[in-house]
Amino acid sequence: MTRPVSLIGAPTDIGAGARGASMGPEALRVAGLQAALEAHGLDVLDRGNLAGPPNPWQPPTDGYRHLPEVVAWNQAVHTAVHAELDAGRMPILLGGDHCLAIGSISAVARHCREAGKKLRVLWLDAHADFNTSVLTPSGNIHGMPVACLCGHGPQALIEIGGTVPAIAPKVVRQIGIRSVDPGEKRFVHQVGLEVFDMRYIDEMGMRHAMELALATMDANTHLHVSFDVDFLDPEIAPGVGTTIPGGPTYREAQLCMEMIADSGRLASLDIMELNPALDVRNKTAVLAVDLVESLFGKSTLMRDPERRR
Ligand code: 6HN
Ligand code: MN
Ligand code: MN
Ligand code: MN
Repeated sequence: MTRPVSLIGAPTDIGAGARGASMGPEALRVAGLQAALEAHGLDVLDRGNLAGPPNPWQPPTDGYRHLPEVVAWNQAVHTAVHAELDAGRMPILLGGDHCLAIGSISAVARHCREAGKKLRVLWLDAHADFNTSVLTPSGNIHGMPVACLCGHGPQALIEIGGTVPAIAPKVVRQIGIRSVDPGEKRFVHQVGLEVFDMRYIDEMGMRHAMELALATMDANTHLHVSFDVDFLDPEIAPGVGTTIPGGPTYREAQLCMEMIADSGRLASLDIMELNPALDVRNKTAVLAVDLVESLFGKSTLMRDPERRR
């Protein structure tokens, strides 16, 4: 019933500010991602790792670090993710840093255009990732993917999916946001991104945030989840390059994933920014696998969502 799944490793930290996200795919494999999904009855193929240029670890040029290398990696990701969607499979991208969501989501958007589907993107992150070369404090392109996908970025990155912009801001819902740079904040407001930040989740609860983020989808909606592991509170998920305190607890994160599962619309996924060099005994990878199981409907004894109300 559920679509077969393909794991795609993208072992690079080319867009990040700290080294080590390049080891993310292997850490997720060691934490048992494939077996965990198979235990839920899913047909899972591990496609292995994509290849791309090494990280030259240079300072930014014109507001971007490693732009040509970031383009090369994103082209590889775009091609691989689009091929899985065309084959009727659900791609799960194992990052790698979050700049690779440009390749992945541009592929999903292209597939939706070709297949006449509506797109919804849930962006689970501590950060809005809406910087540009003039707004960025770091030049790190992992702080820019949402802006690039919305058409604000270097030509080579915004046109990876063929159509510019790849997506409209109105298809995006951001959850868990708690660190946005000053210029980035103004730009997020200007384009009208729908953001459920931690203040919103504190006041209204994860349940209400997710009800709104998942509202107005229908049987023709392709739901893409871009899960930056730094979404989670660093107390439970230390293995990321950019920890920001005050994130979702274990239960809030589980509820978020469970509600996505209940929507029945999940059709593609990124698991990004896991950094084993900063982790403690692979526990962040194990937690990520646990949450992904919930995303595919693990958790609860009460299978009928109506009974919970
Ligand atoms: N992430 N806003 C900061 C920057 O350098 O642009 C941090 C970005 C973090 C990126 O979430 O993948
Ligand atoms: Mn991110
Ligand atoms: Mn297609
Ligand atoms: Mn982040």
